Amino acid sequence: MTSPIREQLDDPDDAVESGQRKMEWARQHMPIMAALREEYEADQPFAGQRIGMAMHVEAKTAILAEVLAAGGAEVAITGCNPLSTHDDVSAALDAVDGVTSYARRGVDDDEYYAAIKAVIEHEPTITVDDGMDLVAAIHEDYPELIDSIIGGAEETTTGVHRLRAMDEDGALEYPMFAVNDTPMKRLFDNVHGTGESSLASIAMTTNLSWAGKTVVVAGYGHCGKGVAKKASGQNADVVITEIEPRAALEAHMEGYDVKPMAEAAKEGDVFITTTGNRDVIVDEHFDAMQDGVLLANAGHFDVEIDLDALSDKAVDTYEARDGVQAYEMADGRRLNVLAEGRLVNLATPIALGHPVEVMDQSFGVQAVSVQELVENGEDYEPGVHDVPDELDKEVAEIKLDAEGVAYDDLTDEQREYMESWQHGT
Ligand code: RBV
Repeated sequence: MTSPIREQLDDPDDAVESGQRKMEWARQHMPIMAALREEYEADQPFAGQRIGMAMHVEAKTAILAEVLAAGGAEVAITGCNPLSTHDDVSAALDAVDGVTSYARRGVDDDEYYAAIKAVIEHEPTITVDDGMDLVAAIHEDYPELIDSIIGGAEETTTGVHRLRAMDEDGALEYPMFAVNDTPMKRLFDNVHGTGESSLASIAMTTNLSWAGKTVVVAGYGHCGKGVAKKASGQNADVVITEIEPRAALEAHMEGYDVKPMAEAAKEGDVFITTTGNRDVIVDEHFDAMQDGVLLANAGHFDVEIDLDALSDKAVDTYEARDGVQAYEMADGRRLNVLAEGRLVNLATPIALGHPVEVMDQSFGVQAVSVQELVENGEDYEPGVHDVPDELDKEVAEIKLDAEGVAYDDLTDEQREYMESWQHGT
């Protein structure tokens, strides 16, 4: 049985202090969380609720957990990726009143799922997931808890995709909000967050420049768009690979080179996968790559780069730097994989995840989704649901207010005009 992180660490007090400093920095830059905390502390909307969470346990996520606890919830949390936890933050979070954290960095598969079980043993009434591992474990191993679960919220594209597949199979037995699909999440976190933090993590991990590099971005969804845009902004030549004709055309019209991976593999200096699918860079591509390439994944799971095939091909493999594993081919070429092919913006040793400001928005949507479940959960059938648009707008309003940005209102005449079909030429 997994014990809370403070019982797992040699020096928990030191860890708590260091984690608290990181949390304080995040807290200072999260105005949406601050506004919600004030409201929740006064109203205690989550009193009596047990919230189970599986997310990247670092400073921003800790602020979300802390805010839910401030609203009266009992929170149990673990990681959603074996490499993205910051142990000090996990410890500081575990020390917060009403929160138990089981997250630890560097866990193996068994330990990862044991920690998820430890969270489920708190018998959550609400679940908050990033990637859907918690929902899956509850449905598979603890179906008896489903009746007492009001619902849940899912953070990421891959998780929503899995949930929809589960829903189509008729297997999803409680309501889930697709937080990822809201404008306040997807247009900021997926685009700017993934773009900025992936490039920052790769640059910091390798100490290499973007300027003059050919950067191959696999997938031109929201994440791919962000990575491509920011790489281009750092003076790299960007090549896009796609499987969807409209997305390929969109990338082409943005001015990027669009090519099949078999062609792109010959030219790239850096490869960043953002597809959410498996086997995007495989055996034949490794054969075509130049010496010294960097291979990084920015999709949720570590399935996009076929590391088994790469291992099989390698005559030698060694740690070239912290967070960089070199695979040497028989002909002497070295292909460098970052963060074991896991989410590069969160899983390298120096990774910090998305910037604080975008996570404030994403987690604002998470918090109001949890509140909606508590207040109106019985209105939602089992299945995947959009977060009510009004709630997403409220989060945007809090942010604009905090930024001091004013904007216009519709006049009554404009509203009438927009709502009528009679006005023509
Ligand atoms: N993400 N979290 C962070 N806490 O630092 N950074 C990124 C963090 C989330 C992001 O919202 C994305 O949808 C998900 O991680 C992918 O697992």
